[in-house]
Amino acid sequence: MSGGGGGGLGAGFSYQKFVHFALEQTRLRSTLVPHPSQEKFQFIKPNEDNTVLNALSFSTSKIRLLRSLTIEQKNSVQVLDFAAFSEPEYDLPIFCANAFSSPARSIVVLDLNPLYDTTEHKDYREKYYRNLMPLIHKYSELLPWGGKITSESLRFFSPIVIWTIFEPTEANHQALYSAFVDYYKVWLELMDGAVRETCEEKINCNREAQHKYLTWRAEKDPGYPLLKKLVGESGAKDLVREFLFEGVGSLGTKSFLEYFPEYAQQDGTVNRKRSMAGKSFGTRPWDAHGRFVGDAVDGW
Ligand code: BLA
Repeated sequence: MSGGGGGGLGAGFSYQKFVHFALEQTRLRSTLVPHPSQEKFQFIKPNEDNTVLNALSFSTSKIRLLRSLTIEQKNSVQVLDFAAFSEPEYDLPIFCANAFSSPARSIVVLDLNPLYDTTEHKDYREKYYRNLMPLIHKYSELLPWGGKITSESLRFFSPIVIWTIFEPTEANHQALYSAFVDYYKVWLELMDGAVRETCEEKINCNREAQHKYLTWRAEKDPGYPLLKKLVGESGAKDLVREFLFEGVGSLGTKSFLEYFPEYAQQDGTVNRKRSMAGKSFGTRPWDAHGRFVGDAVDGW
């Protein structure tokens, strides 16, 4: 342990372990086929010598895109961005594991992001989250609520989200690994049980919901400045649109401002702010049944 700031980070800690676990578990249940995006991004080189990027992407019969990006800087920043998006024939939640660790702190979002807002779509909440609420009890002490969060981010989170900020100690990373393992296994179970939708209208809704999510994240990802520093502006744009949130250019035609008109500026451009509403929700805003109990904010 290297003293100061909690230490420990860089002393052998790596998010690779998370990725290996997830891929191994997925392989036990389905055949992973390399996704076309992998070819272009697999050997992506950062312009800083001390940094290693690892990008992998696959599909399976039910998963449209399973992709992982890790960034490792010796004794400094470690990043995990792991996500799984189902084919639009399934209304599966989006598996989302994002962690940004510096020697000072780790900022984490681990969730089965809902395809449909769980406050508006109670049937969706009941279908996927009702039985998963015990997961939150398991981790609420080890990985407590990370503090105020924007309502814009919150609407993409589920009642079982782990949103947390912690000192990057070994014990905390161990807790995070354990949560990642639990959440990914749960997601794989949901995937196994998912039944192919045949109603064209529902498939179109699933596709649009996924496109809306991709559009949001491709535009407002908090990791963008770091990516830009590592691979330059056009490299970062490509990485975001053709790898991390691949599908943003093909699953739908609506623009960011059509989905999120509150970001429109007078001249028709997108407001660069991440949040228009500001930060709120200092505590977990769902009850034990997954019902939203946060203070009402515009748009809710
Ligand atoms: C910070 N990343 C954050 C925060 C959140 C997320 C909620 C806290 C700041 C805030 O309140 O906005 C993550 N936000 C998400 C996720 C969703 C969302 C996953 O809305 C999904 C819907 N983070 C990454 C990656 C990098 C990264 C890949 O996931 C780097 C490449 C960096 N995240 C990063 C940094 C911060 C951050 C540097 C702190 C600085 C900042 O807030 O801008």
